[in-house]
Amino acid sequence: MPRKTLATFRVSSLSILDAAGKVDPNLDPKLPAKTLQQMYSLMVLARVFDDKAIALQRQGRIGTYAPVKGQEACQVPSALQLTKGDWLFPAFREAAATIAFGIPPERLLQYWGGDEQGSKCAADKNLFPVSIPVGSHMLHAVGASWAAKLRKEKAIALTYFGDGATSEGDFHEAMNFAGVFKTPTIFLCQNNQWAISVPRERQTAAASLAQKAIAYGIPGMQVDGNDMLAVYVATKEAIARARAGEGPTLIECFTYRIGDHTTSDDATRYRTNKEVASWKKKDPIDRVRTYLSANNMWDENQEKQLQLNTAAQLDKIVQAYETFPKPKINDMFDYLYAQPTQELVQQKQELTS
Ligand SMILES: Cc1ncc(C[n+]2csc(CCOP(=O)(O)OP(=O)(O)O)c2C)c(N)n1
Ligand SMILES: [Mg+2]
Repeated sequence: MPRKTLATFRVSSLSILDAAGKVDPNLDPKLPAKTLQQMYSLMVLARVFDDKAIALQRQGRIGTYAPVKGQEACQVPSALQLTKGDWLFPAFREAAATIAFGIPPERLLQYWGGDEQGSKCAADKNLFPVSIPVGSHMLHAVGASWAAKLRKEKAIALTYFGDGATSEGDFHEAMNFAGVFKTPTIFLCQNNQWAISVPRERQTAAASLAQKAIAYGIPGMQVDGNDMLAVYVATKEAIARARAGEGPTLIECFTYRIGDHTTSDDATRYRTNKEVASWKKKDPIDRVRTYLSANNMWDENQEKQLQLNTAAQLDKIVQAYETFPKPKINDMFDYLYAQPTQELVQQKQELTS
């Protein structure tokens, strides 16, 4: 039998707003100025929140924190498009997405301050808690969106994870399940080039992470993750497909983690200053400001006002966090299981006697 081609595949990459702040006119989604300004303002808030969280950790006012700096354009335009009833499953670097989803930022500080009550799922927001075990939450996202489908609800699930997470079995199991059952799930991979000190080329020999979708029969595409418009458009298409019953999508956002992996890391030990500097030139926030200013949608006054408002907002966030009642020592024993194990009873006694 002669050899024949069974299938051929293509992997595309989307970029609309370049690092110089220029928009490709053929791809411009022509969003209203108000939407662009809202996304820009949220990215600025996420950036100052991030800097503040690091400062609070250094002062001993919160615990370990995983900075989002550099990845704001992956998160704000995607999370902002979720609507009532939708599900958001973050990993641990999703401050910008969580804020854009409408969660009060002080809740994030409460979580990183060591109080699990910061993860409380608000009645009208289906936000899952931060997932520290890498990749495990993708399966939960598939489960929640499958449940929504079985109940004939319109809700979808959006889950964020990193390049490193694509090496976990959970990623492949979640994608496989989602493909077979056509669940309304959006897999948003933030390929920030590093999984702590392990570079992207040590995760996979594949040319892209987007192409991993092919094996599971679902659409996958790469986008410039520092490009707010490309992420907006790709997510919009994926949401429309999911709501129309056409199933899941994998979006690989090609981006960079500007900061350390967490406040416990020192990235200078494994990456060069040159590499970091080259990515700083592609900053996702600067390019939006340049674009908006050049197109009469933003001026110096608005920028000054935004900076002032954001600083005032941040003060209120920190104040709100620091006035939350502190958790009690016993809570970690009392709320882990419905019935505490013998070990927990013993540990509680040791700590409190
Ligand atoms: C199952 C599991 N293995 C290892 C770790 C330790 N760990 C925490 S973050 C991380 C790297 C994650 O990299 P990536 O998925 O690229 O996300 P990023 O941190 O770059 O956002 C590792 C190995 C963990 N938390 N969970
Ligand atoms: Mg990574």
